Amino acid sequence: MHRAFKGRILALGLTVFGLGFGTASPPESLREAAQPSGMLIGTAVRAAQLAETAYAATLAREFNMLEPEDAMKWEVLRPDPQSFDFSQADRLVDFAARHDMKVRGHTLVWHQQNPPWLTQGRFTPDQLAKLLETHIKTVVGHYRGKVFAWDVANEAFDEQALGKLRDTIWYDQPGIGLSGDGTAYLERCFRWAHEADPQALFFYNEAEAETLGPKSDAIYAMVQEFGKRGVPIDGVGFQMHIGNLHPDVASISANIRRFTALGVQVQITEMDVSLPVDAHGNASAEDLQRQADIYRQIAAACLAHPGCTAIQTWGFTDKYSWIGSHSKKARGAALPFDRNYLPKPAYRALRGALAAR
Ligand code: 9MR
Repeated sequence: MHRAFKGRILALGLTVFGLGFGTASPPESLREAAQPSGMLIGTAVRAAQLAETAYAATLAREFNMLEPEDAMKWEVLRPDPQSFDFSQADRLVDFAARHDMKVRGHTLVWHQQNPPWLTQGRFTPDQLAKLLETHIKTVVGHYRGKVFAWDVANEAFDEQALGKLRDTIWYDQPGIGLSGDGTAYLERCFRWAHEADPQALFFYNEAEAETLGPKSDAIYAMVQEFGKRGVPIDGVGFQMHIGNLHPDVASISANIRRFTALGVQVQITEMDVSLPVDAHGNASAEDLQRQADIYRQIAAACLAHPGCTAIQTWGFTDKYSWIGSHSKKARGAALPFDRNYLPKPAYRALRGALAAR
């Protein structure tokens, strides 16, 4: 059996066995609700906020997995070409260990949040290849046994030219020496990561590829081809930043089905559902209800497939979310807890969906 699915299948067996006994009280947290199904319920986390009592308490109480929102990106880890600064990320990994949470690592290869010494350094492809290999092996090695799954590469497919690879410093500007060879540069990265920690799971993570379409088709072709040749890829992350309040859940479900049928895991990695907000950051009651429905439907779509192994939100409180800065405060209120850490309808919907399995 693919090791990926063991946790959820074992948990499903225990649930069926346990159903005959007594009446359990309703779950008091997301992580408690997720226990019977073995689902990982995670969130992106900011190191600076751990000092805030309500932030840390909510995080530990509700989630069984966390992912550094920014702390494992090149910009933070690499002050200069020679050094690594793991201080922020280590704090998050320590927090996870103390609260019995798994850690997802994000991300080793991306075109954003790279330090200026790298992007403006005029390196040759050979030099870039060496820098990237050292980075991947050092970071994955540092967290060996502590980070169970990595987003090796993030958003490598183009947003406009759908189905094509994006032009980036790692691919063809100037690239690591495999420019024009399609996904060969990504394959190289997966192999380096796997060498550094053969036990970890390695994911390809993407935005706007949740539904069937040219972008997810291109990822599907890559995963299929990697699988045939034994490239160590274990799963695909669908980010799930939702802005359209009528997402095509049937298409999302069909997409999860076809990827898991290839034998890889699917994880929902960055879910949020942004709403139009007023000058005070408040959304309408109707939209909050609609948002709750969307959280419920997406969670149910994941839970319906044994190979869909994690549901993760991109932050958990509306107090800290990338959406406001991204939308000039026109949208927000995207997460399951409000700015005062009070649960929203979306929270209850998510917990209910998890408990229903
Ligand atoms: O949430 C992250 C925010 O703090 C950063 O400023 C931003 C920089 O682009 O990246 C955000 O996270 C992104 C993630 O790493 C990859 N997928 C899209 C996320 C939202 O932009």
